[in-house]
Amino acid sequence: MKKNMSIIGVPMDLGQSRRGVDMGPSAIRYAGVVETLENLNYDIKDLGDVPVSRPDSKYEKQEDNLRNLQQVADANQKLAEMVDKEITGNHFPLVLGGDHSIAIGSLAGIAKHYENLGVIWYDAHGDLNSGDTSPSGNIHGMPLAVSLGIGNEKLTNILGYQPKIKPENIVIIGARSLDPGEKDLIKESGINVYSMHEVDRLGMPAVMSQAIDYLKNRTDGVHLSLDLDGLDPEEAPGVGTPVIGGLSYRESHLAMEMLAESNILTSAEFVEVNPILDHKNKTATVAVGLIGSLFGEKLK
Ligand code: Z70
Ligand code: MN
Ligand code: MN
Ligand code: MN
Repeated sequence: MKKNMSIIGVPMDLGQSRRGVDMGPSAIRYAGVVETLENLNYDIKDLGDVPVSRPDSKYEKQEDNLRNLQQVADANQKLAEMVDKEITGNHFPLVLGGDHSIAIGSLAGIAKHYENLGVIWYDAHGDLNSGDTSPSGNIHGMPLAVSLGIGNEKLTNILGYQPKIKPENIVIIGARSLDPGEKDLIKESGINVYSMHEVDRLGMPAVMSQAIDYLKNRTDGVHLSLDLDGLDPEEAPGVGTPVIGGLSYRESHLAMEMLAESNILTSAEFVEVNPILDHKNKTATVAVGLIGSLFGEKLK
């Protein structure tokens, strides 16, 4: 039986200050995402890209220390509507970024379909800032906080409800660069974090089986939000904010295979591929390799 999946690209680069990440969806398509999934027997509907407007002037901060607030909010509103519609039509949504600010729209469209959505945030960063705590004003450092209902209403209230998710239903994996305000929020909110320290101590198999068991028991759907900068920049160099000491391709591959086996995933997004900073489309190719494993590619 064919499984229905909808691919939505979001050529967003307004959530941060480095150009080029808007070409991420093209690079991932060029690396063969549709063919890979069709070979795994998925019925793919590629919906193309969500329109993203240009900044009025050069990457300007608007209210509340938020760069390009209105443009980011508008694109996320459209993305949220599309994701909502695909889920209603029983299609698995696979969103391709674009910078990580697009998780705001993905989660807005997804979370209204679940009582208790779980989120796996695979990232070097926590993305738990608000305008008050952000050192940069970059909205790609804020989507997880926004989804908890923290931040500017134009972002937190997309599709007219908030919060989208509960802190105890979040599992962050691969964190190694957290700002002071993010650490405070993690401490007070009960978000689960497997930083690189825990990954190194426990090993990826134990981290993933704990995360999967935990989410399986308490959630009715799980979204994977995978920022390619969660991987080590040696293996995924085409990202705007590389942080050394990251997850390997092999660890990430195993994590995807374990998620596939668990059958808990109900939506996914792959973000922050920046082809301008990449070498021969390596990072998009890594993303497609991970997507293949996530959707059931097996060696035997
Ligand atoms: C920093 C900030 C970030 C992604 C960098 C960086 C956030 N914590 N997120 N790259 N994907 O500016 O908020
Ligand atoms: Mn269909
Ligand atoms: Mn991120
Ligand atoms: Mn990141």
